[in-house]
Amino acid sequence: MPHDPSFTPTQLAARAAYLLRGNDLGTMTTAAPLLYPHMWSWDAAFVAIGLAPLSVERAVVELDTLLSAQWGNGMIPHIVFANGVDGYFPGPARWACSALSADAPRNRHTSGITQPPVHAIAVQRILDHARTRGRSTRAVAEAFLDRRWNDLVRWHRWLAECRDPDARGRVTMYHGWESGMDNSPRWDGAYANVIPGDVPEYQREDNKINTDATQRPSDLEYDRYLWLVEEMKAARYDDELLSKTVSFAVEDVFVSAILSVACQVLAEIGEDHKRPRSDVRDLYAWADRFRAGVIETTDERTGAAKDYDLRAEKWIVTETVAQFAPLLCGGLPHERERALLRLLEGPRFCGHPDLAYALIPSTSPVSRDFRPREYWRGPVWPVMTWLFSWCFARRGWAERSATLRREGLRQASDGTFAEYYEPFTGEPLGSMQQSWTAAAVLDWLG
Ligand code: 9WN
Repeated sequence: MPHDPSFTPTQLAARAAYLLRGNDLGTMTTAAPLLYPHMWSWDAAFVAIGLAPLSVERAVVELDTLLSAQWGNGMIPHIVFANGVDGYFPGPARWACSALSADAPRNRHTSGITQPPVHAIAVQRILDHARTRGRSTRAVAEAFLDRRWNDLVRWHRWLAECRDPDARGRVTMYHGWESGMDNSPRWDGAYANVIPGDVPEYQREDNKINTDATQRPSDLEYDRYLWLVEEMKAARYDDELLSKTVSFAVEDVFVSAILSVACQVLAEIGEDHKRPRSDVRDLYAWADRFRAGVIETTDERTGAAKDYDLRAEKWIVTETVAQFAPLLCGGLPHERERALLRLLEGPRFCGHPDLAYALIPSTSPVSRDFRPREYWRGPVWPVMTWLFSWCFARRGWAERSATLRREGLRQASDGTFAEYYEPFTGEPLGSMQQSWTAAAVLDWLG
């Protein structure tokens, strides 16, 4: 049974705001207080979305901190490490970015990989909120856009040019961590071909904090994660070398859909705010390219999208949330889109009769890969609910968006702000006090 809803919306919003204040280190918000004591890239964007209704100024600071760690080539790194904070492995010493790459920032420690590009959505939410505020707040948002426009375009350009050099319309990822869905069954085949060589000794930190082994990736998975880091270090994080040498390389259809949406959103912002026409043109072109790349992967009958394993030269067919990528960016022919919506709302996903809430499980409960408590293999991620709900509203599906919001809020009303939830029982799992869960709630209630 789901946990009894214990908090009213007002109480829940107050607790969410309190949580973000508690996780605030000053100019960055940790992804979670214990398990993730640093800034993560896509978490930071969602955090900014949650901060915007509380303080546009503070939301801007969050994105400024993230962008101040952008690499010379345009990459936004997946982690920006908090100064003087340990407690997460791999930390700065293991990544050794500034020693190996001239592109790594000198003033900040970061990881050497990236994460999904949801940041333009955060910029848009900040501008939306600023519009309802006084002149000085609007000026803060405008100044942010002036200051960071080029960085945001550089970020999208890097993804388009360095992670899709042959213009196939899909973003290549060299690590499951880059997808944000670390050990989703989507990556099982690709990881099976990663044979860890001499991985320098290491101690995991995550399993000291979350001691339930079923909720986190296994040791063998970690060996592979760490081996890929060694391969990247050997390539000095050089984009071209990575494409030839890293033993994990997949075209991620979900990230590609996000990139398409983000380029579209940023192009629209650019038009509204009179940014250079050539930037706006490039952004629209990338939005189209990645939308087409996503659509090209879809099943003719169901509309479901798939990833591609570049090393094995094989399509990856799994029943996960990523199948619904085309619903984020649009572009499917009408009938195929209706079929995909039926799949989403039917018994293989949100309409499964045993679900506690009608929300999208990370892996379909009827898939043989489904594990209700395991990381990215079954549980529901509130932040994914938020992303779909926001994209659906943007696509004009007000009712579908409202349903996800309503169910998402029911799930969150236990007040734990869990990283993810068991789909049948509604049990909160993973890290508690996860910043992006609080952020989703704040946006919904804002
Ligand atoms: C590795 C911070 C991050 C999220 C990811 C999520 C998890 C890290 C980990 O936590 O990844 O990057 O140690 O498991 O999978 O999406 O950004 O919340």
